[in-house]
Amino acid sequence: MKKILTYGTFDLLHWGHINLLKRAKELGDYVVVAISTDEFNAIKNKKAYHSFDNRKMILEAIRYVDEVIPENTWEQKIQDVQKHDIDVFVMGDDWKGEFDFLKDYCEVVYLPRTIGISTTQIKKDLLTV
Ligand code: C2G
Repeated sequence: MKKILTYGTFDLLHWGHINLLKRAKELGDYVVVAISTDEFNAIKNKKAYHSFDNRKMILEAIRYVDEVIPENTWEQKIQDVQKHDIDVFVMGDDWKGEFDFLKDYCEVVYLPRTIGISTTQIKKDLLTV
């Protein structure tokens, strides 16, 4: 079984997130998503609208997602790859190069970001409604 791992906040879930998860699933058989906890989002300087528990529930309802784990730190990725026996680490290419250190442990794939949608844009657009 080819296992895929990806990370993110996945707040205000949109088609750009789904596009990423769909392509991640196409790379293997089993997708593990590490969702940033509310505490880690504070470290990332991000404020999610939905709580960790609700973002986790939403992600677990997606057909392309097989398992959801918490992302608590920047430093947990190597341990996650080893613990979950990951074959491919996947991220959107806005992160290109940032996680190349994982190449010693698994394949690293940066997928083109979906243009035209972002959680930040959704929040901005809603302010002008
Ligand atoms: N994404 C995408 N296209 C978009 C928006 C997001 O492909 N239009 C991808 C991002 O590149 C990322 C994933 O969807 O791979 C989740 O996006 P975010 O929730 O914004 O993730 P981020 O806050 O960048 O967290 O340790 C890594 C971090 O936790 C990543």
